[in-house]
Amino acid sequence: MRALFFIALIGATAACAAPPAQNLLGESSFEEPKVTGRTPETEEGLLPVDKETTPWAFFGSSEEAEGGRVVVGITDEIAKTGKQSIYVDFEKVTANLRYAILMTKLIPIKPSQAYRVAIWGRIDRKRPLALDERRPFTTVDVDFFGADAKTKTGEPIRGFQLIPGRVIPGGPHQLIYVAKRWTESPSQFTTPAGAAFVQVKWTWQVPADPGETDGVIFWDDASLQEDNTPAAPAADPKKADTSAVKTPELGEVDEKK
Ligand SMILES: [Ca+2]
Repeated sequence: MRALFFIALIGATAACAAPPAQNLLGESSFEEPKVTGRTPETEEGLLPVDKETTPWAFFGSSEEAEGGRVVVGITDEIAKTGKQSIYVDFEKVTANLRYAILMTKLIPIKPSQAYRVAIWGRIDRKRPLALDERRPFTTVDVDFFGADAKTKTGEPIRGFQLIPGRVIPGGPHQLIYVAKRWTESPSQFTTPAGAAFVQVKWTWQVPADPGETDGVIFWDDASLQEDNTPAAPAADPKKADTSAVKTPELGEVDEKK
């Protein structure tokens, strides 16, 4: 599996002269349906996941409640753009393997083309996910499909990031997601030669470590765009700086407190 890196844009301004490429995810700001307050996803489906106009194929979370639930939904209390975002609520989760997933349909792409996939996150000020608790993590998985929209092609890609950030022994700790602003987590990849479609899946999950995970994080403005800018230096694993988190298997964390 090729490693993929999140690049945190904290305190850095990406020089980008080219006009932004079209967002292939289209309606990805979670503005429909209109909700009032935090509105959990339901079995019937709150976020439209089948309409032709939406990019989404699945939005939901693990159903087990013993040991704490993970609840996802749409809210109008905060937004990066528009009036709504989605939220992931870890409700005093002590169990392992609780998760939430947001997955796209198959999105048509060009073969052998660089792309950038991203979503913006922001911690809930009232119930923050903190560095000193059992930190959850988010992954983004990108799968490639051939022209028949069925056959997987090339190697899938996974990016991994701890929420709210990394704990570096001796510090400084690196907060990726905070309550005072939205933070974008973009990832770059190049499609395989035979690829005609990609499917992107964001997962939020608790680790296997003992402890409790409690708090809420909001997400808004998912995007998938052609990336015609030169790859960032951090995309090279040999030259990765500390803002790039390597991609361990699910459940692993990058360092211990
Ligand atoms: Ca929005």
